[in-house]
Amino acid sequence: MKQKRALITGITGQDGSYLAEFLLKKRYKVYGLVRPASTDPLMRIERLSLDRMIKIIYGDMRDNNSIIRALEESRPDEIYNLGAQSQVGVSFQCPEETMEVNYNGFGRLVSEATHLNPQVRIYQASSSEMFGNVLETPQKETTPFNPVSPYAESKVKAHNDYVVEYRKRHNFFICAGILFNHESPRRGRNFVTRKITHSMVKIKLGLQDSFELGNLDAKRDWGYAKDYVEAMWLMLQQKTPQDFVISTGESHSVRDFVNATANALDMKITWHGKGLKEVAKDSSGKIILRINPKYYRPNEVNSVLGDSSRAKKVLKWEPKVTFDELVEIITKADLESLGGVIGIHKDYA
Ligand code: NAP
Ligand code: G4F
Repeated sequence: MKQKRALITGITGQDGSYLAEFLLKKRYKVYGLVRPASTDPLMRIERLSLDRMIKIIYGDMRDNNSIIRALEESRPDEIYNLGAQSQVGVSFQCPEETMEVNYNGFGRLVSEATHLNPQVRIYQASSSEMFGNVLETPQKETTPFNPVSPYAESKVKAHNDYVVEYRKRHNFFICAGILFNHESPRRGRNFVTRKITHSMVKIKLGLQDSFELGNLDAKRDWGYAKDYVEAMWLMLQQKTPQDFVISTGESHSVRDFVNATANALDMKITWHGKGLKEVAKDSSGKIILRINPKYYRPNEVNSVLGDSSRAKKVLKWEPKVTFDELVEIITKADLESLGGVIGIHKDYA
């Protein structure tokens, strides 16, 4: 059988690196679009020993010529568009950059890719953030979007104009995964989960005194990134292009995530005060966590909860890792990378 070829944008990111590993196991020839100015773009891939197996093509979602070159060189059967300005908080400060990469960048890719090969299959990384100020709970494929951030607006526009409209008008195989938050040891430390695990591991090891967060009450449906990349691939293997919600169906607050991390580290913490004055203390009474309003967003998605029963039925996809297991996986990885040898949860002892 002919070897399949895949082009991944955002291959240096959390999902891109897991997806590359997944596709290599499936014997794909994998190409990755990498920004020339990327901070340390090759390190992760080298660390993963993928450097000789993945073909890197330098380019940027903002640069049409580089996209054309990447497509001509890779001649992909499947394209996974994961490249994005993916930080919701940052999108309030850089709305134009966010729109340029996430919306116009995807538009360039779709237009050039389908021009070159009308049979190409394209996956777009849509987001639960698009549900924004949610209009129904739980959120599923038919739930209307109600974005509240520049990031979400860019993703909604990309979804409507280049997934739904392009598919309807031109009959191309383009589909979107509406993925709820998914995390891993490879998650950037600017996202709340890794910020919590990394900070609390350092506190546990005596390398840091305390850390600061914003909104503790925000609730997210957190899954494991490794589970979620399989769903991306499954979507491109269907007979027809369809969009799917991918989620765990469980929602937890940021405060819950802090508590679960403390549990994984065998730390006893207690909460005191309310609102901006709320703090968490360790068993000796020392404050380890404070609130800093600078981490609050101008507009917040307060709570999301996904219903992925359609993915379960059609794709036969289900999340494998529970919330507590996810927290343990990330915490353990941070503990290992920071050189800790203390006993954490019994499963990892
Ligand atoms: P991530 O770790 O932040 O990775 C983003 C990737 O995009 C990085 O490889 C980054 O390259 C690349 N990138 C940024 N700007 C680019 C540009 N101008 N041109 C080309 N590449 C660019 O994100 P992720 O968590 O893996 O998420 C992957 C995709 O899924 C994103 O589109 C995100 O919006 C979406 N999504 C994520 C989640 C989630 O919970 N993780 C949920 C729903 C949707 P550098 O290494 O150079 O920075
Ligand atoms: O970890 P976060 O920054 O993720 P967020 O905003 O939910 O976005 C992530 O998931 C989306 C899926 O819906 C993706 F589309 C997107 O690309 C990204 O991967 O924040 C989670 C929650 C927010 O409510 C935020 O206000 O945590 C709250 N939070 C509280 N303190 C904080 C902090 N977030 C960050 N990043 N840093 C804090 O100190």
